[in-house]
Amino acid sequence: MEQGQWRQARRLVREARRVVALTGAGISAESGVPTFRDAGGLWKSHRPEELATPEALARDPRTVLEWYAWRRSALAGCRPNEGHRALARFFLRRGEAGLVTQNVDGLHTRAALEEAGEDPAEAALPLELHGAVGRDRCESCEARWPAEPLGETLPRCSACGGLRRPDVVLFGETLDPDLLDRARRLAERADLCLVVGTSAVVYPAAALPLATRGAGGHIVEVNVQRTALTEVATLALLGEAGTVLPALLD
Ligand code: BV8
Ligand code: ZN
Repeated sequence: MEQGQWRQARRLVREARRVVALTGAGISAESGVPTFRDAGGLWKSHRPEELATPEALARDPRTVLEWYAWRRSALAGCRPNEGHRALARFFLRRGEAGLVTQNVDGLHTRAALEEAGEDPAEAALPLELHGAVGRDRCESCEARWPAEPLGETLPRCSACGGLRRPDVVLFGETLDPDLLDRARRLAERADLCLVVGTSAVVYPAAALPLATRGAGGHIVEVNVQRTALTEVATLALLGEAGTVLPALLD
């Protein structure tokens, strides 16, 4: 990475009054979590965008629930990597929340709890815009539970008999308005938005860095390749999140 760029990036981080970070599947790639657009992103010949929809859940709930059960089992062996940890340490040091993720793998939350140890972890806990596969919710009454292994019969809500489904936002479903509002306010009030490991094509998440820029703030992107956001970024740091983030933030 070009020295001048690197020095400018470290200065932007050092001088920033308020920082927001938006992460995507790329930050979990080094933990062994497949990204969406990875060549192998298919499951049983289904494209994620096909399975992660309310239409697919209504049409064939077993296949969709089996996909999420498979993703949960694949996650079981994964641990937060140095990228997750560096972000957790960064927000714990600043004592001010600012981490927003599109990931449903729960690795940012684990990194926050592990890095905080006995101390409060709030500042490093992410706003999980698209939910978490580790949680289930009732399709009808919104009751929530820790996710359970999928049995022979479709899981039902003990309160209303509704379908128990993963507590994630499917394509075509709206995000939790309170969470989205908090993320938008963080982005609008930040003078630096760190964008890590996302192709920045899924909305409304992809609009958050533009809100920071629109308010006169800077975008610093960390990715192994160019994305839809690179041309509007102040700086694009090409490299793996697990290597770049500790060097940039610690
Ligand atoms: C909604 C949960 C109201 C489920 C997910 C405006 C314009 C166009 C379309 C729309 C629009 N507004 C709404 C839409 C429709 C849609 C959308 O954005 N479609 C896209 C595909 C065009 N949005 C919605 O449906 C949203 N709902 O808007 O409701 C509405 C409804 C209908 C119509 C209008 C309004 C809901 C979106 C949320 C869907 N749920 N996940 C699940 O996980 O199963 S999205 C899911 O996909 C992820 O959460 C994430 O958001 C996205 C994947 O993107 P990335 O995380 O960026 O991953 P990707 O693989 O693409 O890229 C990885 C990157 O990492 C790459 O750049 C790679 O180079 C990099 N990388 C790899 N390794 C590393 C690395 N970088 C650094 N280090 C490494 N080691
Ligand atoms: Zn219910």
